[in-house]
Amino acid sequence: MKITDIKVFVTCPGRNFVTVKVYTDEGLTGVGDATLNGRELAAAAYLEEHVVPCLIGRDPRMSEDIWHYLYRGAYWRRGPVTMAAIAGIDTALWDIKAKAANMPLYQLLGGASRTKVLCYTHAQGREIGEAVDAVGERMSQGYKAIRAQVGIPGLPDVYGTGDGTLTNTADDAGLPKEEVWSTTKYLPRIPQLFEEIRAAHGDEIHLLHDAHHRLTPIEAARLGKDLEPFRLFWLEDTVPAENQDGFRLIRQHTTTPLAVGEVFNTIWDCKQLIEEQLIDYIRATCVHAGGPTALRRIMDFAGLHHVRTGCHGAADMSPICLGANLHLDLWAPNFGIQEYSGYSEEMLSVFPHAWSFEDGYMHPGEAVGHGVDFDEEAAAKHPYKRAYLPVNRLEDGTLWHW
Ligand code: GCO
Ligand code: MG
Repeated sequence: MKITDIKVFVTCPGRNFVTVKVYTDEGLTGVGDATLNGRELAAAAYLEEHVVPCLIGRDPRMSEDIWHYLYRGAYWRRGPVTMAAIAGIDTALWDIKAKAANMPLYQLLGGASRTKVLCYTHAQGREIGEAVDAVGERMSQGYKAIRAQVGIPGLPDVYGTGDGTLTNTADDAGLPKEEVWSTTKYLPRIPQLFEEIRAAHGDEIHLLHDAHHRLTPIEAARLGKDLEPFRLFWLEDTVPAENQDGFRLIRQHTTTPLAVGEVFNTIWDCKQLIEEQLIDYIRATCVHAGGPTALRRIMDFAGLHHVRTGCHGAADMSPICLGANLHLDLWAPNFGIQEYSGYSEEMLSVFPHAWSFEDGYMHPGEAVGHGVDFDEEAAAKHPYKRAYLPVNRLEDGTLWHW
């Protein structure tokens, strides 16, 4: 079998998605997600200019060799643009491999370790009462695990607490929105939120929270400690994870489970946190961590160290990434949970898919390959629009972590 062509599509059915489609001389095709939110054209150009020309004529079944060719062979290793591009190709090649084997992808990985995949979704409100109601609403939709975020008095726009729309963000001039942050205002608010959620909805529902990298280690330690009575499933991204030593301090002070890694690109980003058992869940995901070839290694490595998986699955990764994740989730012996924040009908119209949601659990489906397709005609109706993630400043103007 030979790769005859590779096309890269950038489409915006509500937000931008980068899709790679690999064509073969035997008529089989595969698709992969290469979306990098706010930097989509960088990944697309990297693919078109530097990756695609090297792959025409190669055997698509040699996905391991192609992965290393693109990783080691570039000399410039790692980084979000490179790894999203590699992920797009790698996911498409696994799709082809599974189609050639006439199997759903999870069977090739080793088969199902469970019958269904626990997922968590988002609930938010500007006021605590609104967030409590939003959790109730999600419970009535069947969710067994819910990430709760709340607005902070005195701060106009806080991560994860807007109206929950899934569209691209930008200010009126089409540039990044600027938000304002105060950890002093945030820290006392979050335990209040979870106290009220537990009082209203009981002990059974799994609750999660995302601090979006805004704290220092000692602030994170205090938050973890203050949240202990509410038994969170996890507290996510407390501090930026470039300096992983910081997690030791957090770990020494709290039994609240910790999750991190949605921005990680390789197993090297995870190494210290996993080896030292400084986290409980690793958030690496197919599109940002180099595709199934690389993600399954991270998952296995985590399993050795009591770390479970919790793949990033916000709506800025395409339904193809979610589909590929779900196959890995169904297989991984140390699976923990899968994020699923949902997609609009418009987004789903571009990505026909075999995965399904029922009563708080997902399943990748039994279609051959990873089970997600790409409708070129539907995509063509939604041209790329420049968009950015917001930036964040402290009240005195200091640029902070968004
Ligand atoms: C999450 C994430 C997202 C990210 C987004 C950035 O936990 O789902 O934090 O909300 O902010 O994916 O592109
Ligand atoms: Mg997050």
